[in-house]
Amino acid sequence: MNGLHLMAHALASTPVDANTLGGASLAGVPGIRPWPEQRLRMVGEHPADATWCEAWCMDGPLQQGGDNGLRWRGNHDLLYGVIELDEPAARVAERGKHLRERAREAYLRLFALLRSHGTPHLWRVWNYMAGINAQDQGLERYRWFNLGRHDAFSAAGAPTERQVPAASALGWADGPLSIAFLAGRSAPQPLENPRQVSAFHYPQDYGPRPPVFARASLACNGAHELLFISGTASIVGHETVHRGDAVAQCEESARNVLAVLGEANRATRSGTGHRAEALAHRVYVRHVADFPLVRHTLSRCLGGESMTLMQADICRQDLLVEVESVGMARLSP
Ligand code: 3EB
Repeated sequence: MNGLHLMAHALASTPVDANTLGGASLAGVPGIRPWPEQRLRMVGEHPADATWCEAWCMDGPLQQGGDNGLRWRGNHDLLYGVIELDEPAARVAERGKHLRERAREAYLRLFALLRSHGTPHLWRVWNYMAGINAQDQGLERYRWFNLGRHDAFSAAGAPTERQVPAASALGWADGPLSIAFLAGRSAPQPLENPRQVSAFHYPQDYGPRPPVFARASLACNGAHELLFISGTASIVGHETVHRGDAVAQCEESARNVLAVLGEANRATRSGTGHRAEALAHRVYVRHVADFPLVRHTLSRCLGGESMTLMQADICRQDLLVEVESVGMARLSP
């Protein structure tokens, strides 16, 4: 395979460093990878998950660079980067404002890099931050983050609705604001979910600025089409459903993933389309005790080629689980 492809569960097959654009790992050792690595400061389902990594691999020469918390690798068509910014120690009364500023700064640096590299189109973004559900000055930190992200998209002249990237936003107990991104020379096709209000049109009850993401994106690379399904939870319309019921939230999340998959298959340029069985899933679970039941329910409702579970805080207090997925299909000749 020479186009961009994902190697999940690198346990069995270690990615070749020279061919790796970048990727994510669970509890990796800091600083040993030659490629940009987003370390997920989270607990996995099994002890062996400490060696799990997800790597985006490519044949051919790659350029790389970075400074001040930013690292990237790319070629003529693609770029993967990770930016990690510590939040400054601040008085409680200033913390929310600082998170907003950090998010704005991170995205402005990201957009400047994409422009100078010639890969201006964001395909997929993974956002992680400390204490996502905590309140700062009466506003949930996720909402402060949304303010800063929206500020930066606006300031950079990037659309804040419709033509927006697929994304996830999760919380960890402790760590920097960490943003990984995959971008391309070509624009992806964003997709929405007919069962849900588009996130960029959420009402103000969810914060003064809406989140900037699409429910999925389709992007072409070489002979393949990539499908990135955003973090998907138990939301219908714009409301959380099945409060307190992890099994029902898994079932609803799976219905949402399958609805987005259906949209992808109406828009796809591949001959075969994207199959549920071929998707690789990352699953975020609020309570470690729910791991077995979440795996069981999602395997039943969704199946898939691989499924990795990890503990994370979901960006609404009443959400217990969130699923994100990647698929790849061969383009029609
Ligand atoms: C939701 O559907 C759940 O802020 O980037 C999912 C995917 C969610 C991405 C983001 C948030 C984000 O609203 C939360």
